Amino acid sequence: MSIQKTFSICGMCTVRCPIQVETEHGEIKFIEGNPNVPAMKGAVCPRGAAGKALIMDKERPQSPMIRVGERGEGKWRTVGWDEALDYVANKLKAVTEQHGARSIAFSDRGGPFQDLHKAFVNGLGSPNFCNHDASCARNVEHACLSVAGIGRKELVYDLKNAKHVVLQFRNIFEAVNVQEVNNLMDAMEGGCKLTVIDIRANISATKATRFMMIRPGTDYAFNLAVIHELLDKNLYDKKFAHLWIKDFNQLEAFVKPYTPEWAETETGITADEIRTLVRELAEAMPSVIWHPGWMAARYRHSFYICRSIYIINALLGAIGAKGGLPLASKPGDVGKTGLKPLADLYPKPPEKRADGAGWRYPHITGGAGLAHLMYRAMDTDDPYPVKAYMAYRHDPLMGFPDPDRLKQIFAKLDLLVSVTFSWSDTAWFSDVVLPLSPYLERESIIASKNGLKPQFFVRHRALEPRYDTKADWEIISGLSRRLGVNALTFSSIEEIWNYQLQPTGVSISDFKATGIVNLAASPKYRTMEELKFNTPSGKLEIISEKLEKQGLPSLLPYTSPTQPPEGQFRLTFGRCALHTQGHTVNNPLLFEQMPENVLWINANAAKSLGISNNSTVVVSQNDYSETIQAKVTDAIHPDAVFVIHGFGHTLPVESRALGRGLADNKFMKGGLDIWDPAGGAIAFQEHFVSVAPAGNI
Ligand SMILES: Nc1nc2c(c(=O)[nH]1)N[C@H]1C(S)=C(S)[C@@H](COP(=O)(O)OP(=O)(O)OC[C@H]3O[C@@H](n4cnc5c(=O)[nH]c(N)nc54)[C@H](O)[C@@H]3O)O[C@H]1N2
Ligand SMILES: Nc1nc2c(c(=O)[nH]1)N[C@H]1C(S)=C(S)[C@@H](COP(=O)(O)OP(=O)(O)OC[C@H]3O[C@@H](n4cnc5c(=O)[nH]c(N)nc54)[C@H](O)[C@@H]3O)O[C@H]1N2
Ligand code: SF4
Ligand SMILES: [Mo]
Repeated sequence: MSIQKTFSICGMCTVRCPIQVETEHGEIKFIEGNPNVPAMKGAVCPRGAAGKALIMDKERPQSPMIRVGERGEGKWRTVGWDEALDYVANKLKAVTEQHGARSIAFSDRGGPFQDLHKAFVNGLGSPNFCNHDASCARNVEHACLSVAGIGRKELVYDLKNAKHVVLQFRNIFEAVNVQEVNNLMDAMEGGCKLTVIDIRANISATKATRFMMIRPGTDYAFNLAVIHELLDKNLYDKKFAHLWIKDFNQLEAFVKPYTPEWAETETGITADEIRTLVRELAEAMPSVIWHPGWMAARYRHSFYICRSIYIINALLGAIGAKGGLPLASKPGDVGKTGLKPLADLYPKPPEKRADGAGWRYPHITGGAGLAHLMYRAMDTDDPYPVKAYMAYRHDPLMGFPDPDRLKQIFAKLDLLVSVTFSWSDTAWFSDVVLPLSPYLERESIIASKNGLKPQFFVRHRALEPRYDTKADWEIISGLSRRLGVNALTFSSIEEIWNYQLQPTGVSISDFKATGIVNLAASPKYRTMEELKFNTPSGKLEIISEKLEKQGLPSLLPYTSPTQPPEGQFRLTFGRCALHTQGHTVNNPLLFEQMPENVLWINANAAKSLGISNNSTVVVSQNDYSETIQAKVTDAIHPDAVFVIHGFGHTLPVESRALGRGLADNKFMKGGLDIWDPAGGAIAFQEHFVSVAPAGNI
């Protein structure tokens, strides 16, 4: 048999890069970036390349399982798909009979493939569909909505054409999106400047034109001073401000006290450095991207930091500009018709959401919702009982704070189902594990991506499933058949694809040549006059009526962060290029390259504690502690310690990952209740830990 090439979509992380997979005799030979997508440059990141090891891994769930022991005990009965789906369907029916369909909750990973899941939850008659985003980018999303009336993804980061990029709590070269990395590198080769503002010198900092180490939790002070300086020195884009910024005078009055000198005392970054940055940004405007952030679920006021970033971008005329944050086009903007939504097959249930999004919290949008408040409803039965929960491609016991507390809540459920391709803490605690075929072994529904050139793309199977696993459309169809959700009982993926493509004029065969259907020939930029925002005034709004109505200020006065108590540190975290969240530590290839995380600790702080580089230290919080190796370095702020998230696994089924490194989420006691009331996201970095040499304990 000769080598076969399949266009597909990587699924090792949330970015979902277009790939080409070479297979021979049912084995993966090579995975590369789809050569038809220039910005991929034929590359995938190390995790994308490790997809092969995921397929071969015997330590992933290989067939459906029903729990026989206590929750979390790890005693399972291996069953066939019919039995597993019957079991889940019967439990869902029982919950519906007793509490109503609204008592079923479903969460997934957001992104381009969620339409089918939404359709399923609508079909069940529950309003409780949500995703992981309260633990990730919700604050960015709501900040963008509050300023521009549009979601964050309706603005493109036009890195390729940028002249100055600012990364603040955004580590673009390690928290990877392959096309973004390539575009930024191209721009930098052409002279684009890169400023990194971070609490530690990450890899992005090592490539930056300028790195500023900021005191953790003071980014808002920095940004207010930047706004102050832009206005005070008249360096902003006046034409843009005149056309598009509403409530400009309120902003000017608000930032008066926030001078660069004031910010210096808060942030540790000198007034001179702040002024130089502002001058350089003004020189490069409007082709500037001050990245609004991605994992911005860090502080109780992170929403306001993100808002201040959108305001800075607006003052620089960057919103809507080439080389800045141009508006994404939807199919309709380029004269095409979008996919037919599967979710429309059933009406949206009229019930109120259990997480309060849209009614108890009118400034919080539905859709992604707030998973931690869904969990709160499971705990309190307020506003009503939530008794069944399907976590699809979602591991809240790893991805939300305080897993012990969350387990107590999940223990109250009548049914917890995990649909997953690898073991996870949530799967281990579930009643039923439905093993999803890894992305290389499954098709997905057609996805649509808005952008400078909107496109449709499709994930094909590169291989037949090695174990008794199924694609999500097969799982959803199987459940739908049993639950009378008749519109979703598809018998082939082509049936779904054809349904989605009906109004578009595109056919399945159009994906053959490249795996992608571009809906526009060239990128669409708009002139400053052509921009369009969805706020009540149609402009970028400094004062948001929606927030004010909830008693939340549009312009939050600055308060200094709580200092870590003597001898303690703020626990901070982030990503590395070699792992995705918590689910790749046990991947044989990636494990080999990075088997555990280390604790970054400032050299002076370490010295005063008697901690030397590479020594073992004990990290503790109240009566909980774990050990980890110290990385003693000048490259981190003395107030913080830092780890890569996702380590410290405890499942016996993951022999490699077991016991390696430290789990940051376990040092966040009470963290499910610590969140940003305006942006909705969890405030993960409001926790302190003590560190001591291991020998002293
Ligand atoms: N303490 C702490 N908590 C955090 C973070 C942190 O840094 N520190 N990061 C936060 C962030 S940014 C996020 S986005 C969330 C992430 O939290 P999650 O969304 O829960 O994380 P993932 O590991 O991406 O995916 C969860 C599960 O989906 C399964 N899965 C099934 N199918 C697929 C697939 O096709 N692709 C992939 N990739 N996985 C699949 C994986 O095996 C994994 O078990 O966690 C957040 N929580
Ligand atoms: N390799 C890899 N790539 C990924 C992922 C992955 O798991 N692995 N996950 C994807 C996902 S889901 C997401 S959300 C994105 C996340 O993308 P990012 O948000 O860019 O990633 P992080 O590493 O969480 O955080 C970025 C930086 O914030 C810094 N930081 C922490 N606290 C502060 C602070 O108070 N102030 C400032 N200025 N900086 C601070 C950290 O030191 C870190 O360098 O990455 C995506 N890409
Ligand atoms: S960034 Fe890497 S892991 Fe994520 S989708 Fe792209 S190639 Fe895959
Ligand atoms: Mo994320």
